[in-house]
Amino acid sequence: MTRFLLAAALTASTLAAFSSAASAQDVKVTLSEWKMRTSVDTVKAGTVTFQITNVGAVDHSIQVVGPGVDKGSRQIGAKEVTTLTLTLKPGTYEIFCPLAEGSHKMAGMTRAFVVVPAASTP
Ligand SMILES: [Cu+2]
Repeated sequence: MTRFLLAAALTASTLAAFSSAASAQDVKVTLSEWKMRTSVDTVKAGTVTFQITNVGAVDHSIQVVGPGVDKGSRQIGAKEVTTLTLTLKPGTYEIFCPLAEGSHKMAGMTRAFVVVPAASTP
């Protein structure tokens, strides 16, 4: 019985992974002193989940600013992980760490990020 339930759970999660692949987009963001790396620089318009990992030694955060959006993640402690899900329209965005009155951004924690129309290929 336990084995059967496990198999059923695996099948369900595999199906969920397939069906969400077309619409949901994940962007991995890695924060450290004083860098910000993203797994991609371009995504399609729609729902984007930023999976943020702070590999640094001090707190960081991200702020996403672009057409109609000015949203931030929670403050992320050293070695912590968080996510931020946003609905993004086509345009050019800036992602940066807003902590310490902008000094982290000034030190290099900033990236440009492009959202293209959903019908096109990034
Ligand atoms: Cu920071």
